Amino acid sequence: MKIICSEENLSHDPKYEIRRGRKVKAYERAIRTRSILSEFRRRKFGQIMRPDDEEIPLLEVHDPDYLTFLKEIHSKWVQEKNKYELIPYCWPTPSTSNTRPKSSIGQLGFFAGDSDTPIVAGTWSAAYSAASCAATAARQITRHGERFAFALTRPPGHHAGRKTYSGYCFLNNAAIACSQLKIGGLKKIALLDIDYHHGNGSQSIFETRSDVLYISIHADPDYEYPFFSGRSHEVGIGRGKGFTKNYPLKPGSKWKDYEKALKIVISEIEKYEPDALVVSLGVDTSNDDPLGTFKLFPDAYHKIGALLAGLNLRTLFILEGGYAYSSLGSNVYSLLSSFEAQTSCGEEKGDANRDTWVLPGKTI
Ligand code: SP5
Ligand code: ZN
Repeated sequence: MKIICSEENLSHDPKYEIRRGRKVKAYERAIRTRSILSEFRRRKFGQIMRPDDEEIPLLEVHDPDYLTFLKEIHSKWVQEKNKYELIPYCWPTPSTSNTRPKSSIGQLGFFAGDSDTPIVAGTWSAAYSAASCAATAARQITRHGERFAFALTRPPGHHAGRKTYSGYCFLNNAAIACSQLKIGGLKKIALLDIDYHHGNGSQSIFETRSDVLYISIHADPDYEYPFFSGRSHEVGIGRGKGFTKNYPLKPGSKWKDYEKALKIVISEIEKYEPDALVVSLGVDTSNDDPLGTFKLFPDAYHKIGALLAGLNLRTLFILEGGYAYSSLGSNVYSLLSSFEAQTSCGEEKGDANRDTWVLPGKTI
């Protein structure tokens, strides 16, 4: 399996975040990448490649003013002689105006979805290179005949909206991958989100569209971040109605509950008949995760990989959350290696179409 990863991800390595009023060690740190890569090396798994330097379809997913904000906010903050962390404290609400303020502290509130997503000097270059990893992985499928790939994206992306950073996410890597697959000629994409948290950013980007099915299993937002989306009655808007599906599970859910939801979700994906599957792969569902409460043990990831392999779809895995640094690498490895061993996508009838897959930019 091709693994797309860049060194730039290490330049986003925040030290702290604010948790319920308290300064705590940041969870989403560069050590996550090392945990995964060292496990892959130990297992001799996959071929690691850097992202290419082709254009990324950023504007298909994000607002241009938001991109400028992300690029410039850290240096603006420093120029304004702010000495400490970039943490918003004041947000627009339904009863206020929604005008973008000129000061950086005002802009932080304007573009932030929460107060525990630190921005550091290297955030933009890391986020940009993660998006580039996702787009490169998508091109591996549409142009280079790969049947699956893993984008080791840090910082993660599924909480990032069109103009919102939140939940440790800045650019929505999975949404960018979907856009890149569409540019490569695919018509219908299923975006399956198995991170512990609901992918509110991804949902908001695709909820009015029927060409991307957003489908998620996550902790019930009555109890867990992101609190304001991910309920089962959220099913899409307008033309997108029926193409957003949410399966919230109670905190503390076990494999049996998870498996039940996953089997339903898999049959929904089959019914949709997509041209490819994008998986927002978070392993913060693990029993030892410090942020999650689900009770999935290591063998669950092997089983998830096997169940996803049964779909026999071209599949792009995009890394999202997972904060138990000691098991993170082995859980990601278990899922991907079991998927790779058991998928037969493209091996029989798929190979007959292989030539069309390697033609860049052609409609399939
Ligand atoms: C990509 C991703 O997984 N983002 C997660 C962002 C979660 N931010 C809020 C976390 C609040 C956790 N509260 C539970 C503390 C348990 N000690
Ligand atoms: Zn998560």
